[in-house]
Amino acid sequence: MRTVAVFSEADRGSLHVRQADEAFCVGPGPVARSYLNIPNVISTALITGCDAVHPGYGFLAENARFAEICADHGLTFIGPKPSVIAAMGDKATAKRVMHDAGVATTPGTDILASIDEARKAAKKIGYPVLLKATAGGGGKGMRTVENEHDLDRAFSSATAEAEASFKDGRLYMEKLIIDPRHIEVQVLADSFGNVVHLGERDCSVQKPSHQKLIEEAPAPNLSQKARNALHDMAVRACKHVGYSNAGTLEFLVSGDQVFFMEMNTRIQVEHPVTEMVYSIDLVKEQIRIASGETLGYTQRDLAARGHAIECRINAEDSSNNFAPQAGTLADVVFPGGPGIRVDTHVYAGATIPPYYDSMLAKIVAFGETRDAAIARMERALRETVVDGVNTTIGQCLEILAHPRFREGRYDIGFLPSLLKARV
Ligand code: MV4
Repeated sequence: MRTVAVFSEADRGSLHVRQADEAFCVGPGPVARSYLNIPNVISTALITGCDAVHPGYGFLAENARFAEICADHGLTFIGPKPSVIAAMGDKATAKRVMHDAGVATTPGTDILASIDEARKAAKKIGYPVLLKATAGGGGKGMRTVENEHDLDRAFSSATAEAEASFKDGRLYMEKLIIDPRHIEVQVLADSFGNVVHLGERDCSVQKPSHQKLIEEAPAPNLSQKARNALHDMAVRACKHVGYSNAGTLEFLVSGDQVFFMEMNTRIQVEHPVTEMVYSIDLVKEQIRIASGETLGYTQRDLAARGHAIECRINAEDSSNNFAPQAGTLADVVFPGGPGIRVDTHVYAGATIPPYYDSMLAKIVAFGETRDAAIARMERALRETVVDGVNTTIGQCLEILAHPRFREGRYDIGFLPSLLKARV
């Protein structure tokens, strides 16, 4: 299959430009003028004779309007139907739809019409509660509220933040789940109603900004009861919404209790850990599904084997709130060997522009056991050289060596508390 890449003026030197069969510039560095410029992206696809568009992880990947515009121009959007993207993009709607499908959701409300309604709801749910932006996800416009006294202020500031970020200030409320794990389920669905899950990933190692740093599959120390509930709910949810393509359902897990949080209608950054344990190329499956093929296998044909871990190598100063680092990479050496995979866009001499996400590479380690995967990852990280900017390599090594990580007994509070203890 021949590929056409798009790039911004700041990304001329990025590896994807060289790896694709053809590459075209879609505008200057700032994302609004290049990667988010729909007319430029669509006209590149049309001029080069593309028949399908893979939207990647970010940018336009969960933009229902973009998916519609692709279809209007005879281009196959590699993703689910625009109506499903839109429904899952609105977090209050997604929760309502999932609840209707019989998926466990966090106790809470639909959109709150007023602060009065919020006050009544919080009393009924019981403090502490969480205000969330329906247009949000990822924590923007989210506020924890410990008691009635703090509610008015939290409601105003969350509304203002959501309005400023998304031009949609609408909020809903949930009971705060204390010390949960973030566990997500990978799904694949074709256009004929066939749905399978590809197990779960534990993504609880997150920075205070809610960005993931280390992910692993399968989730360690997960009860069979919780695991079955997660997998069953994910498949049921996809059948209910008429999902097609690859997707992820995010859950909060507390003991044996699981609560649906959000659904991502794209392929995710951390999909390689699932690819490693299932020996399935998820992007290939996305393309097969989008071209109208059936899955061609059922749940019984699928089984996870071994364990996989991903470390994100970001150009960030982990001792300074993970501040992004721009600059030129003086030297770069990536690891290899059995069970090691490196996905990257950089090389020695590459320039890191200030416009985009600070991720430089993903290092993924596979092992027959979790201990073997950890050992391989430690060796791979020690082999890695990225000189010229600060990176998260040291932070990842510190986490891998920590008893709570070793024992697989960490939750979403683990990395934030590790950072606080270091001061
Ligand atoms: C929650 C929660 C606890 N209880 N919802 C964070 C971002 C957004 N995706 C939802 N988030 C959370 N929702 C309830 N009812 C805790 C978080 C949360 C979190 C979730 C996953 C991974 C890291 C997190 C860090 C802080 C808070």
